[in-house]
Amino acid sequence: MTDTLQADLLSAIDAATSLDALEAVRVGALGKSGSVTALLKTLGGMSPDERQVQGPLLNGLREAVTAALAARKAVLETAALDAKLANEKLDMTLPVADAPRGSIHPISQVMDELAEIFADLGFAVAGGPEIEDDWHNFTALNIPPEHPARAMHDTFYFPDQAGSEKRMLLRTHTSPVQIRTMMTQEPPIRIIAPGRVYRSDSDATHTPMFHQVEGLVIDRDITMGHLRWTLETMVKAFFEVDDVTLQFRPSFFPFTEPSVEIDVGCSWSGGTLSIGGSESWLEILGGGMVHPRVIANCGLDPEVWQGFAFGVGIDRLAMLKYGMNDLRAFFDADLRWLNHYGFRALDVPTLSGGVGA
Ligand code: 2U9
Repeated sequence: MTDTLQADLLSAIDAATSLDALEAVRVGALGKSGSVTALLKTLGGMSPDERQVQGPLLNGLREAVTAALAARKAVLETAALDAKLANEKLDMTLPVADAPRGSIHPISQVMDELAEIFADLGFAVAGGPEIEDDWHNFTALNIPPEHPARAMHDTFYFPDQAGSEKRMLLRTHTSPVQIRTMMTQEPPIRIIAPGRVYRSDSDATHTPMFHQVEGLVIDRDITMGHLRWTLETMVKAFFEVDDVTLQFRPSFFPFTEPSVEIDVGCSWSGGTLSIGGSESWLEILGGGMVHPRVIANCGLDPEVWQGFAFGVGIDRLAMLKYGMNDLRAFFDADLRWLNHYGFRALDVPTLSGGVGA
């Protein structure tokens, strides 16, 4: 009786071709109302002698069925995994099926474009910390404590060490990068310093974090003429127009003397303003000759070394070139905006290929 049942169950287990079918056999044998379970239940009603004979037989049956189920399960699982792996095989030689995802943010794009333009003029890219000390951000730049220019910068200070030159802050401009470069490198120096800067200011045209590129040239016999040519060359390459006029207006910055605010000539066509011509003027840059005191603060002799410096807001340059009108959208991380204004990752700006790609 147990022999026939065992033979039947073992052949049913062998015949199961799926894990579901195997489970049905298990429930039919070992489940609550299974055939083996039912036999095991009869042990309780047997005489001790009978149980002595039937007990080992029925337990042997249960063990044989359990072992066969486990073995068959392992076989079926291996087969299922093999089928899955065969099915999910990827042909790496095929082109990608989906459209490319992700894009280069316009700010990164503009930084890359400017790095490319200035590399062609012999400028290296320099970087430095965004958390700065008071001396590198202000004092070295001829902005001593109590100087009114400090109020204009709306600085985010760290709470400790108030009043000391070691007081830490979020840099309000990238100028400390140029200070650090002058203190560690021998002139001639030709660098641009792109990066994030922070000021406690927020409205439609100001965000508490924004991006600048500043440039610095230190050499012998540098003049404002070099500054004008450099910026004209940069603006022509960046906006991809030849007919560009820059207007230098006298201004004041503590770190440059003389100082200028620089407008680019623009013209109106069909209701939109475009760079080039001289119908109206748009202020985009500031600059000047590096103040001799700044040069001396960095351990260089201002009688030997002169230079020019300039600064420009990247976010504003991006808006002008690519036609966005709300600065705040730059930092919303809205995928629809990024898909519209972003750049393809492989379209790296090159002078030969066009920096406007
Ligand atoms: C050193 C010496 C001089 C950097 C300069 C400007 C003028 C300037 C603004 C442009 C738009 C900031 O982002 S913005 O608001 N910048 O007008 N920046 S001169 O002068 C330096 C820098 C470093 C050692």
